Amino acid sequence: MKLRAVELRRIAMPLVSPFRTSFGTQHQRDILLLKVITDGACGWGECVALADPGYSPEYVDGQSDVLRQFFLPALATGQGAAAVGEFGAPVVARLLEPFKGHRMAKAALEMAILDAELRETGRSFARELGGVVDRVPAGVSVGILESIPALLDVVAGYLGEGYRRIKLKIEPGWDVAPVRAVRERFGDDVALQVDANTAYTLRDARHLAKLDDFDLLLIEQPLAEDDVLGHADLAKTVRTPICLDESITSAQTAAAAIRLGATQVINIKPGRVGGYLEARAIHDVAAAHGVPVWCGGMIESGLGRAANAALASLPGFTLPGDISASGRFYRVDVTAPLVLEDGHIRVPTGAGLGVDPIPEILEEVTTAVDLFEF
Ligand code: OSB
Ligand code: MG
Repeated sequence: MKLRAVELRRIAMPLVSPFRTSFGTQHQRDILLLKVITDGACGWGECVALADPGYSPEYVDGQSDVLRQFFLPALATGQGAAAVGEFGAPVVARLLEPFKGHRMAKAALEMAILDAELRETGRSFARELGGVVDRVPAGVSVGILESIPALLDVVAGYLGEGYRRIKLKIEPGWDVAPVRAVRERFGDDVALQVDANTAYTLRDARHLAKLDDFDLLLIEQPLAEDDVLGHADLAKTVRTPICLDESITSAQTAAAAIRLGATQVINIKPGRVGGYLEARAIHDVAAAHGVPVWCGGMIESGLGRAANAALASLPGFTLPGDISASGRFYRVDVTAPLVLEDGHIRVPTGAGLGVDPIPEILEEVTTAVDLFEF
């Protein structure tokens, strides 16, 4: 395959309601989409960086910049040097390896090239990655709300829609009480977990251990992203399984965290780890150690959501992911909406992502377009 051009397209999509986490509140999603144009096909990539560096150091303007200044020129050079037939998605990570970090930009580019490659040969993401099921259970991430009654209403709505797992965002001052309230109102059968997005320190260990009373599936990233050892220590005080999100940036860091006893479960987000191929490698490492994984979300459009559903169809994804219906965040999605079917999301079977942006909707939400030609 030969790259001809990459279109960098910024879209802005309002959220159906503000999404508050311990690191900030999102009101709309400002997404960078990449459209790779090759000699034989087109492919789509979605960069999951948020507008601000609150979840990770990456932010969408920064990712757009690093792609233009460094990654796209490096691919142009790399493609020129590659033997015929050698260029493709697996080569992308190697060509971009000299550049530190910026995994969300790397992931978006690899996703677009993989999509183009798969569309050209008629293979789906799920088949390529090694998926084994045709639908995945849908979990929903519930933001921090203004009151417990408001939270209970929102959770009741999601359970009514059929969601198979509830994740509550927590922070100091919004943790034990909301968890207790949800358990008391909806009972012990609800699959429930929490996500702190690094809001605590090891000094909170005994406080966090109070969550042990509520039979949670896991507590996600309670401590700072670089405090892997702290999570290992915390795991000695807290009985609830610890699940790392922000701390896991590669298969190598995943293996180290597992060995240290810092993570009993892993949240895999392709954007955070530099792409779907590295995400699969983490799945494999975790499976080899008997560590369950699930697919995280970054408030993706239908494009990223479709790819995540494909990843979540791999056999090691034994817990429901943050793979919700499009309507969880968006009134209008750029693709045909992903919908809940009996609490599940269908894994696309068409070539590549198996979904396409709807041109008129894409135009409506577009705020800027730029073309990089090879
Ligand atoms: O920590 O999992 C997270 C959204 C944005 C940034 C970080 C996180 C999240 C979510 C998942 O909680 C939201 C989703 O369902 O896409
Ligand atoms: Mg998280």
